Amino acid sequence: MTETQTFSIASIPGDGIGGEVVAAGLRVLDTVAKLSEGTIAFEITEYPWSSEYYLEHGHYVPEGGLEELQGHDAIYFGAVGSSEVPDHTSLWGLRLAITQPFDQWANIRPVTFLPGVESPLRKADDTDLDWVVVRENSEGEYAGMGGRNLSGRGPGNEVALQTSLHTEKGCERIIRFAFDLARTRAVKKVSSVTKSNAQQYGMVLWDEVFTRIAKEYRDVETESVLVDAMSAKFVLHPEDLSVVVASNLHADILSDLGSALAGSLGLAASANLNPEKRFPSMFEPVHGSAPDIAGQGVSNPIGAISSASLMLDQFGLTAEALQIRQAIENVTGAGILPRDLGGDSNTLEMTEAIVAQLEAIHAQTPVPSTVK
Ligand code: GGG
Repeated sequence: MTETQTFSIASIPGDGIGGEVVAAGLRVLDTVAKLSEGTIAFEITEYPWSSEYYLEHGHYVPEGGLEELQGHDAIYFGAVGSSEVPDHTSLWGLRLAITQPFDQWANIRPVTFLPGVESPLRKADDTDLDWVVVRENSEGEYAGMGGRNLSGRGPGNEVALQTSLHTEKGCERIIRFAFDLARTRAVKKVSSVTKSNAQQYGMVLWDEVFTRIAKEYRDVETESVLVDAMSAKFVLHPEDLSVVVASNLHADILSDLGSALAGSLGLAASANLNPEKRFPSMFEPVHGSAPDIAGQGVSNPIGAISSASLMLDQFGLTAEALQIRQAIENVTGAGILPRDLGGDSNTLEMTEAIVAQLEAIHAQTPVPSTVK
């Protein structure tokens, strides 16, 4: 009798297009389970935490919610953001309310150029481009430290303080993570993003830690680039990039730029990892809730489906994860594209095309049981 590996997933569709793209990813996971012929199963528990839920209940994550999430192997997240709730309330109420207490300190955001997808970069036509943004996900500009009205000076004289927190341990763990990742890639290079010319405390500490850790990885090429210069480099010399490690805010901005350069924000996948596995990791498309197209069924599910493949990597289902990524490439390569990429396929059509490719790939090369 074959043994079944069962993975328990907490699904949080959240706001806007989150629901439809998470449904697409779950459809693909369902196919992976079906093709495994009983060796893999996914147990999905959906949590309705969203801005609508917040407006009704006064909170996104209810009491005991994190304890519930803790019992799952992974969290599959859609998006957060609503015109009815201030952005800082929704972000801190849901996404950061999970990433921070679960110490998901490494946010991995691959920048992937897919066949059949037109990039605004002319260089992408004849150069292989592929890099990963590694985002420090627990501190930096997202430490949530500061306050308003500190001086009590009254209307028109308000003072607001937003403090970045950079700890030596926080810098060290993400920079080390970036070096370890670089060692697994064809191009062994880490580019550190800094702004130490202007930010003479936190970013100088970041630079010093980078220099110290780099000495332990002599086989990995390094560079340290100011964030402004790095944004130019993304456009002008992306072929020089392999692993880009940056603070929370810098990486958030640069990864959006990266996915736009790859063709669309709808393509970008991400993994919020707690590498020590003390807490479940969370997988989500980089894009937000896109209220302008929510409910129309036309969102691009590729970012969410790719994020599901990153979840399978985390589960050790590497071959299945690769097959999902291959299925996506086959679909875009065949010219089947969603609207944000200039095509006319809706969310459901894109998802079914990827599922069909997955089945075809599996029929040609079933995942060997030894891989599991
Ligand atoms: N799926 C990602 C998402 O919903 N992001 C919402 C957002 O506003 N993120 C900003 C951030 O994480 O810095």
